[in-house]
Amino acid sequence: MTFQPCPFNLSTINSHFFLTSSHLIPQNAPTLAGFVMQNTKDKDLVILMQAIALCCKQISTAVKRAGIAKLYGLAGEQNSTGDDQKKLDVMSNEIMTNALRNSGVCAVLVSEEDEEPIIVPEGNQGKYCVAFDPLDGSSNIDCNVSVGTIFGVYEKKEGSVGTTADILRGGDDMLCAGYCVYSSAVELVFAFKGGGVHCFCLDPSIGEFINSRVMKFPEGGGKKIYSCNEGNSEKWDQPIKDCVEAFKIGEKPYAARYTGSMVADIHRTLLYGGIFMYPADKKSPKGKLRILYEGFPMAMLIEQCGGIASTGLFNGSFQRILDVVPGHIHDRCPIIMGGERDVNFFYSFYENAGIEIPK
Ligand code: AHM
Ligand code: MG
Repeated sequence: MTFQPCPFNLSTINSHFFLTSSHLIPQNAPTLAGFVMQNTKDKDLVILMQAIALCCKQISTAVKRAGIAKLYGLAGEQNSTGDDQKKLDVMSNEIMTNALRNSGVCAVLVSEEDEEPIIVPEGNQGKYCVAFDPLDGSSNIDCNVSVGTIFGVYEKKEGSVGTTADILRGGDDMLCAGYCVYSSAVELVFAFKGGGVHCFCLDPSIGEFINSRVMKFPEGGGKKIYSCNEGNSEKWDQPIKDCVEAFKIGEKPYAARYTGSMVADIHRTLLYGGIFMYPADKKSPKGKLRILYEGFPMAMLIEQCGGIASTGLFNGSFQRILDVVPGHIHDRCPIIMGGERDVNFFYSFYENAGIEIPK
């Protein structure tokens, strides 16, 4: 075997990176823990984010070893919304609920996998309420397509013992939100309310999430991509049908990309541009996706990256997703989210049909 010369000038690279045996770690790139500590004076929030990050590392390991550890397949139960639970769904849920319940900083936990909210016993309660989907994209688990964890964090109302009411609130009450995508790389995307959206890549050589990039919709809207389950199109209303048909015509038609994992589809939408849709349809007038642990966290990230997150036509009107107030922890709402260019294009089909869109 002959050795090829290194394609990089190592002396230049060394001034920007630490060189370990097999990995390059950017200098000055903060870890997730460092970033959280720089951005909040609240040590309980630091503890909470450390617990969530640790869960994501554990889930990532479980996902990677699923084939070897015989974790593919059904667990034999159904979850809160009647979906069959996979073994990895159950395991990820246990990882999240155990870690957050024992963190000492949580009061109320809502998981997609648990019918009822978990109220942490009074003596052990902290102030945070967390809604999460431990492993989103269940249909992709067994075929090794990207899946993810989604979370949104609230603070319970002052002085009160945490109850379900503390989490049945509008999305603007969230303090921070994020998701972790388990894919060729593990990336955790996180934002404090009103702050920028940051991406942290798990460096497997040191087991740390390292700040890798700032997330922002590409200038001008980026790639023209539409992402939806077009198999449902027969049940959509006419403006959505017209819009999706219009995506496909013209000199530069949109590309269709849909993994069936919201985390992967939103991650791509934030990085490349485009629009993601899970609209209401005749069979499911509320859509499929859940407000608290799918809609709200993603809507906060999309808006903070400069995009629009709308319900589309829902109960007779168009609503900003973050303005919806869920009546039940597992309530659903339709989801239309993406860059301004593409969501405004979607709106234009309703405007042409004489339906007013509040902006
Ligand atoms: P899940 O939480 O049971 O995995 O369902 C949510 C997922 C999303 O990740 C994805 O966008 C959507 O369901 C896909 O649904 P469909 O298979 O109907 O296209
Ligand atoms: Mg889900």
